[in-house]
Amino acid sequence: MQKTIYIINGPNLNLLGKREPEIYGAQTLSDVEKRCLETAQSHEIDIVFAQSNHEGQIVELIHEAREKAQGIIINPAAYTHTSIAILDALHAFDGPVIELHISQVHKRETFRHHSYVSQRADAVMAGFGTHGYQLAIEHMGMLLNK
Ligand code: CA2
Repeated sequence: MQKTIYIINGPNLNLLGKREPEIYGAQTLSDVEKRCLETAQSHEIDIVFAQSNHEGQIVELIHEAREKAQGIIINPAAYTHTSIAILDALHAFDGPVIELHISQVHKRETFRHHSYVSQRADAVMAGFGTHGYQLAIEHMGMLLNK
């Protein structure tokens, strides 16, 4: 059976490519989604690509993934540093979780150095730009086909 990955993006990532390109690059979220679809297809993986500005909606997406997906790639954006609700939801998910940040958060303000989500993540990526999404899909493909 073909595997499914949920790729979940947190608040303000809908602005990707429209502001702060020096930090987050020039690609829009829809460019990133297209690249993800291509990468996933070449690894025979189905993806659900989602973005929400609402913490509760992200929790709901993680619950949905419990039923429908074998792995989660999540860029929780600012909720990374604040959300125990997202951490708890991820604890209820059984498969591999990859936490992804476009920027190298450890080079930035100290409030970005702590992540609640890292306590559940099986791998953490930061600073690969939007290319990180493709790398994360490749790694997830490997984890799911072990
Ligand atoms: O580097 C990342 O991917 C972050 O998760 C992005 C979050 C930030 O709060 C995290 O510390 C690190 C911010 C996402 C906001 O995205 C924007 C994109 C373009 C313009 C404005 C915001």
